[in-house]
Amino acid sequence: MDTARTRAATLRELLARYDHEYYVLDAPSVPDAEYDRLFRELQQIERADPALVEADSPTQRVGAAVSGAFAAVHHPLPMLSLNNAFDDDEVLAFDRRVRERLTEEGLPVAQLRYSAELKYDGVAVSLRYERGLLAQAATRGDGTTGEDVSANVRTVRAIPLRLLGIAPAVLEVRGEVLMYRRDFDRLNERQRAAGEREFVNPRNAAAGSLRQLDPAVTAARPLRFFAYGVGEVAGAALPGAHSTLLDWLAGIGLPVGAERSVVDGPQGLLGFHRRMQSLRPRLAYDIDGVVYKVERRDWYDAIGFVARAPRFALAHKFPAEEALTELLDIEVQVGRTGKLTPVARLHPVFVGGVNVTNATLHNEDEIARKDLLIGDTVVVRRAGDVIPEVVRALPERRGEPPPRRIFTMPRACPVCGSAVVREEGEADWRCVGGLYCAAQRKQALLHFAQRRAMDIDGLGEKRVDQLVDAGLVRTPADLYRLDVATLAGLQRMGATSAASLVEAIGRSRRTGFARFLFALGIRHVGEEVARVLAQRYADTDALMREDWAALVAAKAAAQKDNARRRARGEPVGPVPLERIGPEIVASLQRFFGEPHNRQVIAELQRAGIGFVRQADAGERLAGRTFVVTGMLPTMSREQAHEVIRRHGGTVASSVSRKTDYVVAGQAPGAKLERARELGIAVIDEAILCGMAGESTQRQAPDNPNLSVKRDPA
Ligand code: 9MJ
Repeated sequence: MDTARTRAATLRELLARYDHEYYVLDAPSVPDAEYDRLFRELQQIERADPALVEADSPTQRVGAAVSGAFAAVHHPLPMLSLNNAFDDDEVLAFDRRVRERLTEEGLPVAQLRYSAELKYDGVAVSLRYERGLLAQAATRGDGTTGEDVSANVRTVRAIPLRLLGIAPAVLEVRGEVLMYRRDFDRLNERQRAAGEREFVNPRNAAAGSLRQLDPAVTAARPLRFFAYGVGEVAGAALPGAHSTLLDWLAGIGLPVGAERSVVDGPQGLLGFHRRMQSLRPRLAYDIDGVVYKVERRDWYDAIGFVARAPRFALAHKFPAEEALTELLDIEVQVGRTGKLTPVARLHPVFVGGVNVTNATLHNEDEIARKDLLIGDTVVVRRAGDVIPEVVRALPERRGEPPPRRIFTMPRACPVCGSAVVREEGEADWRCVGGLYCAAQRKQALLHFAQRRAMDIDGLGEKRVDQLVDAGLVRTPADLYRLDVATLAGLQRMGATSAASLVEAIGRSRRTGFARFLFALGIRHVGEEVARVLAQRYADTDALMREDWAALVAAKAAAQKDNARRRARGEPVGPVPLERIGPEIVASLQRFFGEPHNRQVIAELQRAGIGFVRQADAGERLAGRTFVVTGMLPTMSREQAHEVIRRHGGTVASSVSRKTDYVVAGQAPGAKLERARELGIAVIDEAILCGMAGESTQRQAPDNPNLSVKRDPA
C-alpha cells in the first residue's frame, strides 16, 4: 500500500516537472511517449485505489462537464484594465503624469524606472492558489465579477496545479491564456477536416476553448498561459519591484514571458516598443502591444488610479493588423508568366500602420473558400511587412446594401484577350497569349533575347523596358524592324550602341531551330525539349502541321509494341518523341492554336529568321558523348555544344568512363587530365567540326561570311 502511495507521489512530481519543462521552460527533457507511459502508470495506481487520488494529480486535470452556465466569481481585488497609448506623444504624457504624481507625493523621481513587457493577445484570467494548490480560476468579466472556468483552466498544462516550493494561504496570479499560432493553425486544420467551424484567430480560439462546458473539449485545445501580475496575496512576502515579482512567479513554476526589460525614461519605453514591434512577426504567439509598469510596487498607491485603470501602467498598442472595409471590386492582374491573380480593390483602410487599397486574393479557389462576394464587408489583414490579404467576409452584413456580385474568373486574358487555361491539379489560370500579351511582353522579350535563346547581345532588362515603354517593340518580330536612326533617338543610346544593337539583332536571324523554339517561351518547352522537337521537325511550319492526335496514338501504339517485345526478350523499336509527354503536347497545341502566336511567328519568318535544316545536320555524332573543356579557337563552349547536339551527339559536363571524346581548347585543366587517366580520345575544335561535317569558320560568332545554308526567308 505504502509503496503504491510513494510511487503515486513520485509519478505526480515527475509529471508536474515534465509539464513545467515543456510548457514553462520550453525545454522538455523526456520524449512525449515517456510522459504518456508514466501518466498511464499513475492512472492505474489511482484506479486500483481511489483513496490515492490527490487534487494536484495530473490525472485530475480533466474533470466533469458543468451543466448550464459558469458560476460567478467575485474578484477580491479588481482585475484592472489598462489605459492605452497609440502614439509616442501619449507615452510621453504618461511618463510626465507619473513624474508629476511622484513629485507631488515627495517620492524620489530620480529613481523612477519602468518594467516593460509584452501585451499578450489572449484572455485574461485570475488563478487562485490556496496553500499552494490551484483552487479556482476565473475570467476577468467586468473586473469585479468574472466566470468560474476552473475546470477548463485545470486542463491547461502550462498552468501548475501546485506551486513549486511555497504554499501561501492565498496567492492570486493574473495573466493571459492564449494559443500559439502554429497550434491555432493545426487546430483549424483539424476543424476543417472534421467539417467543423474554423476559428477566426488565436485569441478567438483561446476564448472559445476556455468557455467550453465540457473540460474534455478544452483539454484537447492547445492552450498556454503567461503570468504578468498578482491579485490577492496572504501569507507570502512578495518582491518589491515588478520585474523581480515576475522572476519570483517564474521561480514558483508559472510561465512568464521572456521578452521583458527594465528601462529608464520615455526613450527607453519607446525603444522597447520599437524592438518588440520588429520581433512581433517572429514570436510564436500574437501580441497587440507592449505594457509599461512602474518598477517600484510600493509606489503604486501613491501614483493611484483613474477609474478602473492604474496610473502607474500603460498599454502601448501596435497598429491593428486587421480592419474592416468594403470589397469594392475584384480585378485580375496578369503576371510576367501569364499567371492571372485576382486582386481585391478595397475601400481605403488604415491597417498595420499603412493605408491599404489593394490586397491579394491568390486564386479563384481562395475566393470560393473564403466565400467572398463583391460588395461584402471584409476583414483585411496586414501583419508586419507581409502583403495585405483579405482574411474573410462578414456574411452577417449581407442584408445591407450595396448589392453583392459573385466573382468569376475571366475566360479571356484581361490584358490581351487571349484564351486562359487552368491545368489539372493547378490552382492558377494562365493567359496563353505568350509573346502577344503586353503583361508578359517584357519578360518574353528578355527570354527571347537571352544568350541560350536568340543570343542578342546588349538587349537586357533596361533596354527592353525602354523599347516596350516607347512603343517601339510589342513582339519579338518588332525587334527585326528596328533601325539605327530610331534607336539612336532613345535616351542613353548613342549612335554606336544603336548600331551594335541592330547588328546583334541582325546576327540572331541565323540560328538553330531548337534555339528559336526555346526562345518562343512556350510553357514546358525548355532547352532540352526544344532540342528533341528540333530533331523531328525542321521548322515551325512542320510543327504547326503536326496532327497531334495521330502522333499521340502512334506513340501509344509504339510503346505498347515495345512492351510486347520486351516481354519476349526482343530488341525494342523507336518511339516517336519519346521524351515529349502529354503536358508538353497540350502546351504546344495551345500555343500554336493561338492566332496571335501564329501571327508573331509568321512575322518572324518574314523578318528573315532562318534555321539550319535538319537534313543538313544529320546524325553524324549520334551515340557519342562529348565533354568540351578550355577555350576553343573560334567557338564559345555553348556553340561547340550546339554543334554536337545538332548532329545528334550528347554533351556531358564531367569526364567519366562513358565519355567518348574530350574536346580540348586552351587551358583545359583537370578534365583533360582525367581524360588521359581514363584513356579517352582528346580532340580539338577542328576535328570536332570535321566529324560533324561543319567547317569551324561557319561557327565563328562574329563572322559575317556565314555560309550555312538557310531556308529562304
Ligand atoms: C497583457 N495583456 O499582456 C497586463 N497584460 O497589468 C500585461 N495585461 C495588466 N499586463 C495590469 N502584460 C492589468 C493588466
